[in-house]
Amino acid sequence: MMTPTRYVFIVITLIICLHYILTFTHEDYGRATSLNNIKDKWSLGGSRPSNYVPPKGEFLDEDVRPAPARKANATFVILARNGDLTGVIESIQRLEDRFNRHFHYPYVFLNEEPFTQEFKQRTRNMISGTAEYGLIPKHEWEQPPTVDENKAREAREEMIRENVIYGGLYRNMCRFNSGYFYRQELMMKYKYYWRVEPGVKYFCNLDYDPFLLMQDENKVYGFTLSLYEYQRTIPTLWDATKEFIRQNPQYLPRDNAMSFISDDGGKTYNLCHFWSNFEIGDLDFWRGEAYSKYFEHLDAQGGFYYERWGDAPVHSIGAALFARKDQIHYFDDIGYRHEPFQKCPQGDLHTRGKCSCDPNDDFSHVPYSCTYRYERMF
Ligand SMILES: Nc1nc2c(ncn2[C@@H]2O[C@H](COP(=O)(O)OP(=O)(O)O)[C@@H](O)[C@H]2O)c(=O)[nH]1
Ligand SMILES: *[C@@H]1O[C@H](CO)[C@@H](O)[C@H](O)[C@H]1NC(C)=O
Ligand SMILES: [Mg+2]
Repeated sequence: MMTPTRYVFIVITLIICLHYILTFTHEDYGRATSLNNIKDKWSLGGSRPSNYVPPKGEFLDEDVRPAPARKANATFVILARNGDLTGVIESIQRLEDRFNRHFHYPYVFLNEEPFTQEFKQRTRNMISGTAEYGLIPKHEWEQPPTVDENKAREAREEMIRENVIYGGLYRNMCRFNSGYFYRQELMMKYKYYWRVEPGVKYFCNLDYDPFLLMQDENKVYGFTLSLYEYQRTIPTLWDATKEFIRQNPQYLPRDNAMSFISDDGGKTYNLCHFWSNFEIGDLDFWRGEAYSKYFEHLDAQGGFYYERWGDAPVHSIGAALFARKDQIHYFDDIGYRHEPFQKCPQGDLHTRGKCSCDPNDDFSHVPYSCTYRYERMF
């Protein structure tokens, strides 16, 4: 039988239970009841209903500015190995944050091996535009059979002995970037490109479209940093170039940028080159007759393998000779770092771009930079 005391006890227990149930199902920011509950309360999503509409004056990312009225026929291009994923992600994050989240340009990734699912998923997830992944044909990557491997190996071994940077590696990549990236299948539908490498930094907001600048001002090549090449990697590049010029003088416009690459009217190369890990350029310029013939001429010498011709001097000489100097653009407002050098915009440009770099750390005007030679041309 139920005694009155026991009856009162049961009723009190029920009341206490009911109180707890009501307390914990009710929205209560002061009390954490479980780990999930804490996570919910801390994340933006958890405290807002899923159909949250920001009130006027408060905006989410995409609302910051309207979609641009005009876009260029352009893409980012990233040559990378699967193992470069971490660095590639870092570069994309900075590029998206500082520029592309407002513009949504696509990306083309290129590799001589198939990209892994992980590489594709993690990069695609970072990107506000579309992404495509291309496999480079073997014959456009590997050392061509016309190159004498014994001679090439001796050259590599000698450079390694002399501690030349990248003495033993690197050659397929340099030849590919010199003569093949702009005619990969995925690149053919574009006119302009922006080259991106793993682990680079973009320090400033870019609130105009540099591709449209290229298009509207008829530019073909854009750079941020320039410096001197190691003579040891290109002993015969200038001789090969002079031979090409002699045979094809018609490809050189009168107001070209020869004075950027030569201090004696073309007799010798002063080793100046635009640092090609950053480039914004016109793909049709590389695809054009002058540069195509120039690349074929260089490739036939075998110097990409018998020496260590880099894509930076090859592109720079090509741009300096076959374009007018006013078609080469100095992006002095793009803050950029690729180890170990950086371009940090100065003065108003630094302020306007909300740049995060130290303006005192700027490679552009140190003695080892070639940028003053560019500025002196105008
Ligand atoms: N797919 C592929 N990409 C490469 C290879 N070697 C270099 N790269 C890429 O080529 C670019 C230049 O290489 P990197 O190691 O950054 O050379 P550095 O900037 O001159 O020191 C980067 O975008 C690399 O990811 C390679 O063997 N395969
Ligand atoms: C983009 O540029 C490429 C190369 O010039 C050209 O073939 C293609 O037709 C262009 N696409 C558009 C939409 O203009
Ligand atoms: Mg690099």
